[in-house]
Amino acid sequence: MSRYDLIQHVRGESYFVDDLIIPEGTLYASIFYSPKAHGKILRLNLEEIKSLSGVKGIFTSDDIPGENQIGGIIPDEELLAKDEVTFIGQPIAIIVAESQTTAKLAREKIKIEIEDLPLIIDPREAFAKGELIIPPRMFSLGDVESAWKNCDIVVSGKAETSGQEHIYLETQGAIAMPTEGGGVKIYSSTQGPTVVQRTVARVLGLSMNKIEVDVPRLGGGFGGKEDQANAWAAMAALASFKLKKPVKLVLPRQEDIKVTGKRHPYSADFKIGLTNEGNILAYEVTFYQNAGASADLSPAILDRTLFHSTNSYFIPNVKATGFCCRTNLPPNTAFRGFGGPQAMFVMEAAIYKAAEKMGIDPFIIQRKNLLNEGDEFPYGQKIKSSNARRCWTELDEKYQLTEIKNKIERFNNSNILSKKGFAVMPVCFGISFTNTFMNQASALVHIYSDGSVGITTAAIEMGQGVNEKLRKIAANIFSININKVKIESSNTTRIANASPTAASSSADLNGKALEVACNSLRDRLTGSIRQELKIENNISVHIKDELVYIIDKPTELKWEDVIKSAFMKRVNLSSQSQYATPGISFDKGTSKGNPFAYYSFGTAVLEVTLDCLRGIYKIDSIKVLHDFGKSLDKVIDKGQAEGAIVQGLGWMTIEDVVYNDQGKLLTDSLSTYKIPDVHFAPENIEINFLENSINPMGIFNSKAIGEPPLMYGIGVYFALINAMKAFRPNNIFPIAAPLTPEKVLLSLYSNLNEPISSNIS
Ligand code: MTE
Ligand code: LUZ
Ligand code: MOS
Repeated sequence: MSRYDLIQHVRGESYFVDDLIIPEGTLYASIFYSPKAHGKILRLNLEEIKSLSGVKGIFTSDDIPGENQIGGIIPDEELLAKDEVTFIGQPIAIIVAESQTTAKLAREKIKIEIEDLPLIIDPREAFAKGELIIPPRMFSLGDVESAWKNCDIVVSGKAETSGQEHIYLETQGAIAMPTEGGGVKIYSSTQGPTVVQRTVARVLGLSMNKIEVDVPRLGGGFGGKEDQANAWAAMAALASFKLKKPVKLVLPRQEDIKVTGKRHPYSADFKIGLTNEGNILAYEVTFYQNAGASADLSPAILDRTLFHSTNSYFIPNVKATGFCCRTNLPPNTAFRGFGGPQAMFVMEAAIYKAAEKMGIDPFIIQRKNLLNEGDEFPYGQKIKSSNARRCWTELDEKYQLTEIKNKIERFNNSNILSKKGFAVMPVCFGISFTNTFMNQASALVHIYSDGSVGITTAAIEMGQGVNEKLRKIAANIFSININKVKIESSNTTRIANASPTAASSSADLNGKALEVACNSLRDRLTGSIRQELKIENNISVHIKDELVYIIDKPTELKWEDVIKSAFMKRVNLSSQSQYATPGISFDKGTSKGNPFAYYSFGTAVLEVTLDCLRGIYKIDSIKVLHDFGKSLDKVIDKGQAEGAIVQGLGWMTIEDVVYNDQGKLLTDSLSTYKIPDVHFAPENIEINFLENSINPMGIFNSKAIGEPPLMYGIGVYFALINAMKAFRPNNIFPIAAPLTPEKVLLSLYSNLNEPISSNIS
């Protein structure tokens, strides 16, 4: 693999927040959390621990100099609960001590008295009680009401997906230290340094220029640090600001799992109408999003759900409605796919149910309704170039879907207690932040006088390889060895007003900004060469492989010579640039516009084998044809696809977030919350690159890759049901992910007066 930081990762030499060399006298913070999901704080006794030796400070909402508010989209989230608690794990007090152990021991001695208030866990109950965080959102196209009567088949049902814990390897954390003039500098494990800066400024009542945020890299974010890094940074900053000492706050794993938000569980109702030929004429869907106790990013996530409600299909009549429901769970947040996967699951469930009723394979309906060029989405965007059909067709040609189906039928006809199943999963994912203003980025490039290059952007390296992509872009434009290029930490004093690294857009946005900066430096350098060698403007001068060429003839002049002489001539060797995606807009009033720069496409076929006696299963293979555009780095992109797929498979199958009726998380460790490992991952993952795909909206014709492949994982649900059907042909199986082996077993043996497998008789 080509990633430059791999060796230092393997050797344990990379610096994550917890590895940074800390100043002498650094204090440690531990957070006291609400033990109740909903209640009034009657009494909080902190006196007893104040006098404990080693305890340096205790801070509650009363100590906040600015606003006790961290809600970014909607101001509905206190940093530290004041009078009322709304979820288990809500921060109430910060305990700062000389050591981690002392801070934790002190925390255990805190006594709190809470008067219980009624609590809500279920989003439909929240909806029924009017607990909506924002007014309902609705997208529509055509007229569903009048379309139903033209349909030969109409099917309706319910589909549900559970949450998902991020399990980034590095837990949430921050180190804050005082700076002169009353400011604070924070090292944060965040996807969004600017959001942390803004949040800390708000909480401390300071201007943003007094807050510096630096991010070396993340040990994974997966969306979990797009917004939720803010709280920890703000708590460390508050303690540091008050005590005028460095303060470190890094969450232990189990605490992180317990108190942070996850992927949103959704419950949905759908109704789908088709012709006898399998053309989808109408689709109506209503989403109940379990937002948790405060908005966090939920409204934006709900938007992306609605944007992706029809996945990869054209449907002429659509009505999609979304409710953002407030419950007493930790606020749910961004997670790879950002509401898109939840929507696509429901669409696929609707197709599955329609196919079941029609007695045909779902893939007949899927293929028939794939997006074509010029098709319109329910939000008004018409698709300019669709590779949906190309991906499907090339996958089909390579792997022969009908052949797979026949092979599986043959297997199922000759096996009784073992059944195989398959499913096809097309994906279409819109690329851009759906909030148009967020689609901007900037870059700062220095060429040092020795010819080495230093780059800062707000792209956060969190394992997805963006730093390597940025290095390649710069090395390519300057035509220098990639080892001359270094990516600096992201820092708010070098890059201001940045969007978080999210929406799979960081290589696109930061790469484009970097391209602008590098191009202008390159132009300055060729200008300097012309001046030095007195070359006319009509004669071409360029640098190739660190050598100056004049009209395609190599000279003696090397990159280093060019830089040295430009420096002596006082040419500016630094460049700052900004990029804003052109041509996108979205009107939230009418819910119409062109929010996406382009779309990511692909199709996967998944095969599973089910042990019908025990309910356990194996994912045999996933074969994918994906549109990467012109990949910036095939190894990185393939790794992104594989990682996302396994994460999607886990969400659909074994990752089960369970809260009890008191809002307490029962699956709060890796022994009760199972994530996919190498044994669980499909034995055979084949990733194929769609040939000849160009994308002028992406940097060097590449396409975003971070999130889209996660949604191929959805196919495993329907492959499993397909296998279950082979064992219990007359059973109706639940559409509620995850489909854990436990659930498989229970539903294989429910309804036992119906026949088991047709060939047992
Ligand atoms: N890959 C790794 N290894 N670690 C991560 O945290 N986050 C994913 C994806 N791939 C993530 C990852 C998410 S949620 C997003 S939005 C994209 O990376 C963000 O990076 P990009 O914009 O550079 O694709
Ligand atoms: N974050 C965001 C995202 O603020 N807006 C988005 O559209 C988005 N999409 C995916 C992931 N994060
Ligand atoms: Mo990714 S969910 O956009 O951080």
